[in-house]
Amino acid sequence: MHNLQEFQSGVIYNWINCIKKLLNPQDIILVDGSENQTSGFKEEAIKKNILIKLNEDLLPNCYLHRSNPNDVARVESKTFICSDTKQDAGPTNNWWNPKEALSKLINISKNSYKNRIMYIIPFCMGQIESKFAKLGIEITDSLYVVLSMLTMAKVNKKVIKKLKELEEIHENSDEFGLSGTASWTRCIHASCNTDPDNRYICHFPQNNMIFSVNSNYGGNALLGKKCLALRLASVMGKNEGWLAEHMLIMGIQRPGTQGIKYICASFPSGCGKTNFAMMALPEIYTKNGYKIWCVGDDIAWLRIGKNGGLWAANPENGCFGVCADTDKITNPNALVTARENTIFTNVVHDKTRNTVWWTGLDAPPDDATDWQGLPWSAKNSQTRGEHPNSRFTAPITNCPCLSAEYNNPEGVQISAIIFGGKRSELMPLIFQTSDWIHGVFMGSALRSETTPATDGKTGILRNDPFSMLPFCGYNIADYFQHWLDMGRTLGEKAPKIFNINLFKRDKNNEFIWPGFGENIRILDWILDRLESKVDGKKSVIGLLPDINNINIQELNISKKNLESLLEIDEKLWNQELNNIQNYYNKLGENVPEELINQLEILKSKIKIN
Ligand code: OXD
Ligand code: MN
Repeated sequence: MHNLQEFQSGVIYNWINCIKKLLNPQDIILVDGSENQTSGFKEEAIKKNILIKLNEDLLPNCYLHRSNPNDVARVESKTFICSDTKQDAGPTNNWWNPKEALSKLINISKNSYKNRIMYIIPFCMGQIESKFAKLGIEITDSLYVVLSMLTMAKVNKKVIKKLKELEEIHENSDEFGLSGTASWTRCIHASCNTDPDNRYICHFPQNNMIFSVNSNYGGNALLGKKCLALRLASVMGKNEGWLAEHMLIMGIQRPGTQGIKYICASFPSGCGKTNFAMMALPEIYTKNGYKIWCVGDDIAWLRIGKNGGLWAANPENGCFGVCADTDKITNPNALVTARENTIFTNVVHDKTRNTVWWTGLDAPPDDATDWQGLPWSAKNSQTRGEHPNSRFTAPITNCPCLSAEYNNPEGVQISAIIFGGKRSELMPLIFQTSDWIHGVFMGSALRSETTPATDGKTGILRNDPFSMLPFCGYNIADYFQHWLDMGRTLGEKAPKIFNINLFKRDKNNEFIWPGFGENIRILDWILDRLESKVDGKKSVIGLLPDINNINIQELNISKKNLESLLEIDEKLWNQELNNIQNYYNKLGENVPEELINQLEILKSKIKIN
């Protein structure tokens, strides 16, 4: 085996050999994260037309990739939790008997690496020196996956060393292969021929293993991200007493306050976590000394720290952000983040300048190709040139407002948690829940419109509890219980929980709240509440801001519109109660009693008023 001297014997060697026999590659390469090897991979990817090298002066070390047009998003219908029992996976996950799933995956992937290279990627999610870090090894035949993993996870010699240490505790190496379990995650990815009918993303929590076939899309193929850091990690968190969440982490610094306050916010895929996490503030805030610090834009691992508070760490090393509509207004910091060492996927190629373009950017090109490589011109084409789920994969260290704490192995202490979804009506701009249990209830009841991050129709309102519907690796009702248990342990130290909705529309179907950088006005109220600077106004669903406590200075919004953003329509809430009730019924008997009580309390309040 090529450059595999690091793993010459032992469990990892046996495992690699077992997968090698199954996939039958032409050669094997261990990915070590070295600069030399990485540039070699890039050259190889250019030669094979996997990447197009972009203008070095405009976008240093940046590349364009086009996916198979049928492979552009996560496929929830083909994502499986292969736990021992269906009950473990719960009512919201697709469950597949592990033995049957494995035999299908073996059938599909058998010999699929013929004439291809098998890349072995040892990787770490989280800071390697943290006891919280999770290690994995991804086997893939895709150079695009290799290069993306090199950005999104930590891949280096230290990881290899740590894996070798871990391997020593596994004695039973003979049994090891596709069975048994390990203290690192075994990840197998086979591109096959990206056939959507045979596409499966399977998780085996009991084996600490992931097996993904027929997709190269980030969310389906970069197995450290959604598959390990959320689905499997959520199961580990349940067993080990912590939480793996679909949340951004950010710090807010404001004048007259000591230190930076950190918050986590959970919005479903495609609802603006990256924009929120690196929010660029309006001038009236920057000139007064406000600053935003980004710690993470998609995933948070939350644990109870030594001081009894809740601490959050970002397990990722990069951002896998949406390009379409990312611009100077929505997220100027993302544009800077994606200016070097970045892979762009499924955007417009401006052939004259050899650069990339998407809707929202300046200088729309005339001589261009669209995301599929077909001729496209801004002037003459009727449709958008980029795919709505086009992406940039960039190192998080490129982010101009990156927090100095982003790589702190302990993470940052969290003062508030925000839940939010995309709702055109009902949900107010912001409210505070009365306590942890009420906050968990609101998280469990979250509904949001679907977006292009997943296959299927967009704009469909669906239940997406804690924005974890596609990512919770076990029974979601047990997950609610785990949140309640965490709250009990945290006690007085528990962060306060808020809900926001940035997407309410007026009768002309226009968004009412300007959003983006102006969202600091909401954060300001949250911080005021944390510091007891303002009171909240009681309502049936929680504490609302007094209209005078949301700063609308230099903002183009009338008091009347602000009022409409904060109003509680009890008729709509009545319907919402029915939805929550039906949803809980669907989730079955594991829904915790405490949440059912919360629903009853809300029902009684809405009836009384
Ligand atoms: C993502 C997603 O890519 O949630 O982050 O789909
Ligand atoms: Mn996400």
